[in-house]
Amino acid sequence: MTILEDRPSNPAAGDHDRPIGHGRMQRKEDPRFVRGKGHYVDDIVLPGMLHGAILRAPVAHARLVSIDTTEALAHPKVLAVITGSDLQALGLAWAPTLSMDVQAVLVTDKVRFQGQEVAFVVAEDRYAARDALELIQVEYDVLAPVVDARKAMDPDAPVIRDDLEGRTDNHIFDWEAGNKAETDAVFASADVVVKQEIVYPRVHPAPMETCGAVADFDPIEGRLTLYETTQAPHAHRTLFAIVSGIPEHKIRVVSPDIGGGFGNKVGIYPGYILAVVGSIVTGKPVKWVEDRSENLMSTSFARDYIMQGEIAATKDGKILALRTSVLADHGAFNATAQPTKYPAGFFHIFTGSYDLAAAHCTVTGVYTNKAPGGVAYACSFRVTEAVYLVERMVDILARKLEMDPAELRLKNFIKKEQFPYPNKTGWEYDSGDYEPTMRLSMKMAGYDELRREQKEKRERGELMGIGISFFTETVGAGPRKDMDILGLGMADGAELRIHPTGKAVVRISVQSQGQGHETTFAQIVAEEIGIPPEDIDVVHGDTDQTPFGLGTYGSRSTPVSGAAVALVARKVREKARFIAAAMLETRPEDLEWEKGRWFVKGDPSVGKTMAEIAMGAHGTVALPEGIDGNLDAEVTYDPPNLTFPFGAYICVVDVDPGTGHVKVRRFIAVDDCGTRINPMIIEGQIHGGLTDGVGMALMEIIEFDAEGNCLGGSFMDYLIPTAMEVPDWETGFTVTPSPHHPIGAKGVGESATVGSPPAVVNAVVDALAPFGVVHMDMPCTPARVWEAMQGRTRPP
Ligand code: MCN
Ligand code: CUM
Repeated sequence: MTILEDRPSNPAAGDHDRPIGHGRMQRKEDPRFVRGKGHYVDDIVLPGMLHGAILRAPVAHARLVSIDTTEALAHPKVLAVITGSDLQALGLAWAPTLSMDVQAVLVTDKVRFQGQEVAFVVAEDRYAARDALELIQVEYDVLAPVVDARKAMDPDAPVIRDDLEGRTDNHIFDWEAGNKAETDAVFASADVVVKQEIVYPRVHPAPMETCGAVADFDPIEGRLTLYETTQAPHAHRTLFAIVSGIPEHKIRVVSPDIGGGFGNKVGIYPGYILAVVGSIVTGKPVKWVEDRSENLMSTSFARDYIMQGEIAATKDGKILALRTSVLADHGAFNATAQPTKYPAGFFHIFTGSYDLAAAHCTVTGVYTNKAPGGVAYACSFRVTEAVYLVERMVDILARKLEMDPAELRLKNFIKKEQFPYPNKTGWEYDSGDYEPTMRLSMKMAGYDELRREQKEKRERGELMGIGISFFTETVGAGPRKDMDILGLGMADGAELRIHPTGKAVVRISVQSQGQGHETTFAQIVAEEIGIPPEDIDVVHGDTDQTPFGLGTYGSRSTPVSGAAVALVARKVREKARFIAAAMLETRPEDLEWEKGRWFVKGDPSVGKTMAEIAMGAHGTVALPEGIDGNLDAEVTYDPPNLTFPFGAYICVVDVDPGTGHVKVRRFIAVDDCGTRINPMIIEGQIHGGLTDGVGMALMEIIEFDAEGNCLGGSFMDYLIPTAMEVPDWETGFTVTPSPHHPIGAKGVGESATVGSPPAVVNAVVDALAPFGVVHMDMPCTPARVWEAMQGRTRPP
C-alpha cells in the first residue's frame, strides 16, 4: 500500500489539519478497478439466468386501450410476457414511492409519461427479449399532456393522477418555512428590494453505469436474492418485504460495485420489481439492465424548480431578508426521496451563509406528464436549488447596489462567534468560520488583479466574467427524532470485529458508489485503534453481512456512518483496556492508551498491542465479569444534528462575443468539510462535483416538446462535460471541525455540485454585464448566451 504525503499544511487551517489515519492513502478499491476487475450488477451471471426487457410508452399521456402479447409469447426464446393486468392480479401493479405516493410498476389504466413501463418480457437472452418487445401490440388513446408546470394548476388542465381517489387537479403539496409576517414587514420597510425569477432546469445524474438488477427467487426455500444497483440496500430490503409479502429474513439485497449513483440509485424502480416478478414467474434468475435512453428518460431526474426570488437590503448593502415561492415539477408520480417531514427536501436552508433578519419560502409541488424523481444529482436534498437561488440573488443585489459581489458577501456572512447559528427557517448550523475561507479563495484567485484585468478587457470589448459562490451545505441526515424515510429513522449501524491475529473487519450500513468507503472507513478505524488501514476490511453493500442502516445519499456516510465507525472503534478500544488489564494482571484504570496499545501508566515498556489483546481475548486468560471472549463491538448512531460544510468558489470565464461560447478559464474552490479523513479522496469528490457544476451551468438539460416528448434521452442531446470543457481545478481548504461529530468530520460528497453552478452562472452574467444582462437561466449554451447579448430571453 502506497501512502502519499499530504500536501503542505494550509495556514488557514490552523492546527486541525490532521488527516486521519494515514492521510492521502491510495484507495484500497482501486487495484481491482484499474485492472478491470470491478464486479458490477451486469457482471453477475447465474446458472440458467434469463433476461428481461421493458416495453415503454411512446407517448406522454394516453389511455391504455388494449395490449396483445400473443405474438411476443410465440417467440421461441420468450418465457414470459408480463403486463399491468397480470401484476394487478398479484396486487403488484402499483408500488409505494419514497414520498408516500404510489407509482405504477406497469401501466394498467393510463400512460403518464413518455418512457413509462408498459410490459416486461423475459427471454433466454437479452437480444430475444428486446426483439420480442416489438411483437407486443398496444393500442393507446392519446390524451393532451401537461408539460409545463406553470399550467399544471390551470382549471382546464388534464388531471394526470385520476388513479388517486377524488383527485380533480394536479396539485401535490404546499409547504412553507420561515415567518411570513416578519419577512413581509422587513421587505416593506427595506431601502432596496430586488426580484428575479430563477429556473433550475431538469437535469439528470447520468451515472456511468445505468440501473439494473438480477433477481433470484428460490421457490423451495422461499428466499429472494436481489442484486441491485442501489445506494440503500437495507431500506430496499425492508420495502421489498413490505410490498411483496416475502418475509424480510428471507430477502437478501446485494449491492456490488456501483458505477456511480449520484442519487440516481436511491429509489426503487419498476425494473427491479419486474426482475423479481420475472424470477418468481419463471422459477429462474432474471437479469434486467436498462440502456442509456431508458436511464435518462425514466429514472430519477433532478431539480426542475421554478423559483421567484426576492431579496431586501439597506442601501449600504446589509442584507435583511429573503423570500421565495417555488413551483416544483415532480413529474407523474411523487417519488422524490427525502426525509418524510420535508416534501421540498432541505430547500428551506435557502438563507445560505448570511445573517438575515427574516426569511420565508413556500413550495408548491405539482404533477406533470414527465418522469418522476426530483431528489438526485448530488443535491443534498435540494440544497443545490437553495444555494443556487441565494447565490444568484446576492449577485443580482450586488449589481443593483453597484457593490463588489465579494465585498457584499463578506459584509453579510454569519460571524464565527454566532455559531452554533439558528437560521430563520429552523436549522441550527453546527459550526462555521466563513471569512477566512472566502479570503483564501480570493487570495488564490488573485481577485483584485482579476478585476483589473476584467476592466482593461472590457475597455477593449472583450467579455471576461468573474463569478463567486459561497455556499453552506446541510448534510448527514439526520437526527431520528426529525428525520425518517417511510417511517425508518435515519440512523446507521457499524460492527467491528478484531480477529485473533489482530486483523479487523468493519461492517457498515452505507454503500459506496465510487466514494472510496473501503479506504476511508478503514482509516477511521486505524486512527482510533492503531491497526493499519490495510489490515482492516470494510464490508458493505450486502444486507446479510452488514448491520441495518439507511444508506448513502445526502453525503451522510461520513457524518452518520463515519461517526458510528469511530464510536464502535472506541468501544473496542475500551474493551481492549479491560482485556489488556487482565493479561497484564493490573487494573484497567492503571492503563494508558497510545496509538495501537495499552500500557501501564508510568511504565511504557509494559503493555499490550491491539493484536496481542485480540489474541488474548480469544485465549485462556481469565476475563473480568461482563467482558466476552472477543474483541468485537457494534453500535447504532443517531446523529444529534446535521453537519454544515461550506466553501468559497470563484470562476473565471471568457465569452466569445461572436458565438456566445463560454470558456471556463479558471476555477478556484476552497472547501471546508471539517476534519479531513483522506485529502486525496476529498479532492476527487471536489473535482467530480465541479465538473458536474460546469456541466449543469453550461450544457445539461432535459427538455420536453409540447407533446411531452423527452428531448434529453440520449447523450447526443443530453450533453455532459468532458476534459475539454473543464479547466485545471485550483483547490484549497480550511478546517472547521463539526463540534458534535466524534472526529469532527462533515460530509463533502455533494459540496462541489451544490456550490459550483452559481459560480459559473454568476461569471457568465458578469461577463455579459456590458449588455445589461442581470440574469440568465441555465444552461448557458452558446445560443442562449448569444440571445441574452441581443437582449432576448427564451420564453418560459
Ligand atoms: N471524506 C473525507 N473526509 C471528510 C468527508 C468525506 O475523507 N471530512 C471522504 C469519505 O470518507 C468518503 C468520501 O469522502 O470516502 C465522500 O464522503 P461523504 O461526504 O460522507 O459522502 P458519501 O460517502 O455519503 O457519498 C454520497 C455523496 C452523494 S449523496 C452523491 S449524490 C455523490 C457523492 O457522494 N455520488 C457519488 N460523490 C460521488 N462520488 C462518486 N465517485 N460516485 C458517486 O455516485
Ligand atoms: Cu441528492 S443525490 Mo445524493 O444524495 O445520493
